[in-house]
Amino acid sequence: MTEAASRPAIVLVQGDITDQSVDAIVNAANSSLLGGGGVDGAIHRRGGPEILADCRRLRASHYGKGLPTGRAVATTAGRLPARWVIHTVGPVWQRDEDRSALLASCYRESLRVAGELGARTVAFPAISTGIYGWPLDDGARVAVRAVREAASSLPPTSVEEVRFVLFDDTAYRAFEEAVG
Ligand code: AR6
Repeated sequence: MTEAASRPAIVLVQGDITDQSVDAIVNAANSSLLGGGGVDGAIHRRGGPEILADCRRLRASHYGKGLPTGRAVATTAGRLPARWVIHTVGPVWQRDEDRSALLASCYRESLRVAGELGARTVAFPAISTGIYGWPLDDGARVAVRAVREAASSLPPTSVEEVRFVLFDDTAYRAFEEAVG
């Protein structure tokens, strides 16, 4: 499914994000940047040790205390079919606190970094909707709104396509609904 009228175009695909041939793949990381499960585990497994080596360099330099929630930083994509991995840290879902501004920030900051790199195609997972427990429908709404808002508020960007890569049918349908 493609929403071609906006720029960047929003494209939805069902699949594994590590299979995507794009300029930048966004990783749903944690602040340690040193790996984990879900998307993060798959990216490091398939991308190989170069990604972790870059992450360790970031921890030894700019991000001694880790990458804060809502921020984004790029590394090599190693053996993945992409040029860069952009690591971002989603918020853990909390019932009694609205953390959606932080979730939106992950998308906005990742797009800002992608623009700085000159990326034209960027693949996003549904950040925070796995291990971090965010309800899918709401996570999809925040994601789509954040990308649309970033497109109108950021300076003109190199990014032509934002591809949401949804792992299963339920996630795909949640994003389809959110795109409207
Ligand atoms: N491709 C596309 N989507 C996937 C894939 C994949 N290979 N694997 C899982 N998903 P998650 P989070 C979906 O848990 O919630 C890690 O340990 C999944 O079904 O990867 O942000 C990190 O180190 C869900 O819809 O990320 C952090 O500690 C979405 O991707 C923590 O998990 C995100 O699930 C981050 O948790």
